Amino acid sequence: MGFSTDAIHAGQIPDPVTGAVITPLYQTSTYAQDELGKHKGYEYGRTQNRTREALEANIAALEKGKYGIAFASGLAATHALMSLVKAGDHIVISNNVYGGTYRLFEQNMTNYGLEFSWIDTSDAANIENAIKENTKMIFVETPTNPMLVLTDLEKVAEISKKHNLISVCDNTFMSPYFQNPLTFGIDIVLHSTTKYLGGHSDVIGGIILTSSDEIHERIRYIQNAAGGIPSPFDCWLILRSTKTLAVRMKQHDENARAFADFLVKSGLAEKVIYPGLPEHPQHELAKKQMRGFGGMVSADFGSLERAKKVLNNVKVFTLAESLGGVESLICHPASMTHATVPKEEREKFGLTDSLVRFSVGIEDVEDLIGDVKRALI
Ligand code: P1T
Repeated sequence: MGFSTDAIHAGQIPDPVTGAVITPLYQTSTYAQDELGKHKGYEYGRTQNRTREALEANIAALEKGKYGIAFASGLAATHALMSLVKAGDHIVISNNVYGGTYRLFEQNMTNYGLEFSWIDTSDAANIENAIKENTKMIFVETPTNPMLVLTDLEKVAEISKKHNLISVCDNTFMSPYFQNPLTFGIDIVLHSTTKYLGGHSDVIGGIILTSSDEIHERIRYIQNAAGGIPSPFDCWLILRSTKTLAVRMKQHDENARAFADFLVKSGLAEKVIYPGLPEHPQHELAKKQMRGFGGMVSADFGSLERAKKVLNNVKVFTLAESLGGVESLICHPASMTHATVPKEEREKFGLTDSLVRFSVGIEDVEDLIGDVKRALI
């Protein structure tokens, strides 16, 4: 089936009682059992929920995976991944990932005997060189938040298989509409469903996708054992949103291309970063492993004063954390999403105080362009 057909139908079974076309909201914490030791496959809401199962099957289909395991947030999903490693293990990870991922791993997981090597994964040789005796996992975000640096997924899968490691890709920025890491041989895909999958800035969620029976079993176990589950209503909202993922992503992509092009041609920014620009250093890789370039654009305005001028004066863009909603958002990564990354670390990969991140929404693009023009006059 095509992407949109799966998005609208996968995991959706009409309600057996009423025939309701839309998966009902099973807002229940527990289930009546027929007699002792005999139930309908549903015992307790943390363990099983029909709305959550529908969401998991739906996104698994979009990511070409066998299994989906949903969580209360992207970070809850990231945290659940740590049940695949143990004290003394080493993880190789992209140096520029979402600041919250950095904070969780570097400031918390290291307390449990885990070791992380933060490297530039855009060069596969760096990954090979970072692997040690105790390495268990390679974790990449591609494109990265907010520098939009790409990592070659085919190469990561190859290196990972050679060294018997678990490979993970945070695919939040591309959404399954533009990139399917499992098809390149990556073991696990992670999403903050708060972003494009949710799409309307009204829900927090996360999900892990895999085709490995063993990984599924371990993550499913921790979903129940630690209990970081999403509410049935949040699952229902995300399910409603995935139905329109394709049309939204097409518009995000079209708008972001035009917006990045305007920033380059106007000369308003010193540097414009967007994988769809031919001058992006990995434009060719972007064309190879992605089916579009997405809705995220970053730009360096040369000074904090100039960055502030854009951030404070826009009216159509909203100054806020997060991304991937239908409405355009603007953010200052250095003081907002990546504030926990030490200045000297973030500046090594270009995350300066003058960098501004745009989550280009699906409004009329002329209004977005006009907004930034006005802000800078
Ligand atoms: O916010 P949460 O649903 O817990 O997802 C965390 C997360 C994971 N991975 C990526 C690539 C992300 O961008 C995020 C969250 N990011 C933001 C809130 C942000 O504004 O960048």
